[in-house]
Amino acid sequence: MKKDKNTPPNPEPPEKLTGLKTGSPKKTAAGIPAVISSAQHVFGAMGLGRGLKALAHLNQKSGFDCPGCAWPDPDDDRSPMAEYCENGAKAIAEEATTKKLDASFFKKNSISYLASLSDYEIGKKGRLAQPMFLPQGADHYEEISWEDAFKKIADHLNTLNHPDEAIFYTSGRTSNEAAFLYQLFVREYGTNNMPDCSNMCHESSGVALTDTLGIGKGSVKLEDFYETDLILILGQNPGTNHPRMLSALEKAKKNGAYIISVNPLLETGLLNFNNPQHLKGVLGFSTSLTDIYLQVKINGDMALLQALTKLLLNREDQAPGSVLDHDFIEKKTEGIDSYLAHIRSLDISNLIAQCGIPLGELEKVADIIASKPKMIVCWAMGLTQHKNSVNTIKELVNMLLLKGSIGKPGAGTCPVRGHSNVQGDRTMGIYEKPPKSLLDNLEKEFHFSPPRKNGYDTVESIKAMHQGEAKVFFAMGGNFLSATPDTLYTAQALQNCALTVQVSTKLNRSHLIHGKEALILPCLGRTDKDIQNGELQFVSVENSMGIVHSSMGSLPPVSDQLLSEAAIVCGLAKATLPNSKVNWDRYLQHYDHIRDSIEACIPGFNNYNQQVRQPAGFYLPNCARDNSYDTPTGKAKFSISKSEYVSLEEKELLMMTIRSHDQFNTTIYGLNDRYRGIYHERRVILMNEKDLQSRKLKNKELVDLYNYHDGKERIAKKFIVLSYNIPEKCCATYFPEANVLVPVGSTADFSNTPTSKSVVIQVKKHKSQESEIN
Ligand SMILES: Nc1nc2c(c(=O)[nH]1)N[C@H]1C(S)=C(S)[C@@H](COP(=O)(O)OP(=O)(O)OC[C@H]3O[C@@H](n4cnc5c(=O)[nH]c(N)nc54)[C@H](O)[C@@H]3O)O[C@H]1N2
Ligand SMILES: Nc1nc2c(c(=O)[nH]1)N[C@H]1C(S)=C(S)[C@@H](COP(=O)(O)OP(=O)(O)OC[C@H]3O[C@@H](n4cnc5c(=O)[nH]c(N)nc54)[C@H](O)[C@@H]3O)O[C@H]1N2
Ligand SMILES: [Mo]
Repeated sequence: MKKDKNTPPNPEPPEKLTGLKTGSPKKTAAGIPAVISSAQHVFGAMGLGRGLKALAHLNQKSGFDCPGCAWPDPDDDRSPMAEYCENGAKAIAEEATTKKLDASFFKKNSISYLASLSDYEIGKKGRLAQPMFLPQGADHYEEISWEDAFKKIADHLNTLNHPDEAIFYTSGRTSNEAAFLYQLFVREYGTNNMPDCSNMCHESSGVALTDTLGIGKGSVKLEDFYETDLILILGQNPGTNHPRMLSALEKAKKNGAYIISVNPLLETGLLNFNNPQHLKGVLGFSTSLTDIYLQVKINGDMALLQALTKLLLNREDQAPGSVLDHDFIEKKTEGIDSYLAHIRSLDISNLIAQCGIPLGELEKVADIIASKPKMIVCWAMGLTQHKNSVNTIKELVNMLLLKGSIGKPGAGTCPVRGHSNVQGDRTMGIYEKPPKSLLDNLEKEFHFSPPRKNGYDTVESIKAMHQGEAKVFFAMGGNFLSATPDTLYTAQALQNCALTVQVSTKLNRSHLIHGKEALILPCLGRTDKDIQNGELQFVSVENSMGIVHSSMGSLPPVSDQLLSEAAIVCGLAKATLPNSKVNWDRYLQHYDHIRDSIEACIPGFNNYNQQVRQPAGFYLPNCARDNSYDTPTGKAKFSISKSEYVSLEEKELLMMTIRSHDQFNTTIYGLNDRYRGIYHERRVILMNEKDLQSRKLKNKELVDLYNYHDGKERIAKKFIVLSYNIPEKCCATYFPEANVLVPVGSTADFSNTPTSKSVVIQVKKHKSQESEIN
């Protein structure tokens, strides 16, 4: 069936309201409601037997790694039933559903129809069950064999003018084994165009930490939480996005740690925690987590940190040696004098205005920081997705260095990573700016010349496709259309391509907004049994704290037509590179062979096959953890940053796009955001009551949102205003509904991460006759 040329599918989630209900925000996270919620998801999607089996293997030493977040598993006391959390259970239910989408589904359902559904409805359709091909101009995917699918991609790749006209994206669930093979194939094919989700996520952390400490990863281990004096948590919502972190915070608290949270919203998970895995938690006894909560303005963190440092210096001046670790500073760092001079030159009243925290509060916090020798700083997207993110993270490092609070037990950096193997993918070489050493090693091991020029990152890829400079887009997982900024611009970019290919577990909008031709390649997920050559295989992943461990699926796959990601790369490589220097068949005989090649090319993987078989895995080397800094001078670096704040006009607000409690990135599990008291609706905008009044808006009134970056108008229609406890001039919407407003041209300095937490918008009453809420 041909497409109706007049109504092409809309790349945005539909502007349909679903029936908002509100309650008061919760004071305590987890507890019995969390257990009930996870049970509903797991057993609803999978049935009792499959559900119980999945939960019993989740995050156990011989089981599979949770496909949710990258928080590490405890080395010792894992809960015998399941080391799980509510949102881990939802991630599994989503992946291990028994509903499947085969050729008959796509015959029945046109692309135009599927694109008219919400992301929630699309996700609930089921698991992709066989390879599908979309011919040019068609509105229905058709079945295709794996062999023909590989041939089709190979034909496209081999007729490009240059390999740099192809783009190979990666989302962060891909195992180490598949990621290594993928980058190997892409580099033998001839390009470094390997953007990944990290470009939109913790790239700012990687850049800031590499520059200052010589390693782009965090330095702490889980045990450090149990012996620290102070934990600072900025721009992170662990109750929703890393629920198992709450158990670590609970234990830290019991051992006497102090917790300071910095966030424009009072996130429930940072307030109180009912541990559902302990009897006390089940009975309703909760642990209060945060001691001081700083309700900072959006993007006010750099000013906050600089103000605190000024106050710390006052204390040091009064009692020299009481705050700064002079010995550490002298032996291990560089740049202290100019840094201190810079901080002293700043005007504290400006800093206070920018962060919005009164001096009295700041003085209290400075007293605490001054008196606690061992400190851990945790952060996530609230810090990384702004224009000045890299400098803000460097300011955090400055504070740790002043106190010598790194490279020793109970102290250090903790960027809390997102996708379950996003860190491992980078370690395996999924990076558009590969280090020379990696390319040298590939050349030595495989005897081909890898391309030496840097490739496109995510934003550069979008622009290249938009300008017609890239023509084939291949995605190893993820949902590129919906996760990236400026939805309509990105849609145009993908539609310009000759071919778009998605290796996926679940249907999403990136299958529906596509190139002239398109392919869906269905793959095994974490929970699925992966059998190669008659033998059950395991893969390996690296968590947020640099532990590499194994993960083995335990459920029968929903279809016998699914291939592992590793098998897909091998099939594609063989079809595309007939004279390849790599023995791709051998890798599929046993994944140990892949691990041998990883060991040969990537530092830190000595005796990989033995080490990965240790039940709890093994730690990768980490210079900052060992108090040595792999920078050009061998010293950790103090950095000087001007405090920059987005200046807003009277009618403008600064918007952060955040996750609800019922989603994993673009996968929408449900319509509730239970902890924030928002139910059955995602098209909401949280605003301060004063900002409602100054715009003459009533609570729950319908509005349209506008962004005008670079002189272009971007509109997101039909959002419901909610008067909410959020600082003035700040507002919040959910990702991905609001991505249409995030300008592709607004990115962080040095990391090029889209500024998804600093979107300048205007809010206007909804223009329509039918302004009623359903
Ligand atoms: N269940 C579930 N788990 C997930 C995910 C998921 O979607 N669902 N996503 C995974 C991924 S890929 C990632 S990267 C992580 C994301 O984990 P988070 O970073 O926790 O996710 P966000 O919802 O983006 O939350 C950002 C938090 O930062 C705050 N914030 C926003 N702007 C600012 C600011 O300027 N300053 C400060 N101090 N705070 C700010 C927001 O109020 C919010 O609490 O979670 C991972 N885990
Ligand atoms: N406005 C705004 N935009 C953002 C963010 C934000 O906070 N605000 N956050 C950014 C961040 S932190 C991130 S990490 C990105 C996320 O960007 P992506 O990683 O691209 O997006 P996801 O929604 O995680 O991808 C979900 C899809 O991955 C596929 N999938 C799931 N598991 C597997 C698997 O095991 N293998 C394969 N091959 N496919 C699988 C499924 O088909 C599913 O539909 O989004 C970014 N975009
Ligand atoms: Mo992320």
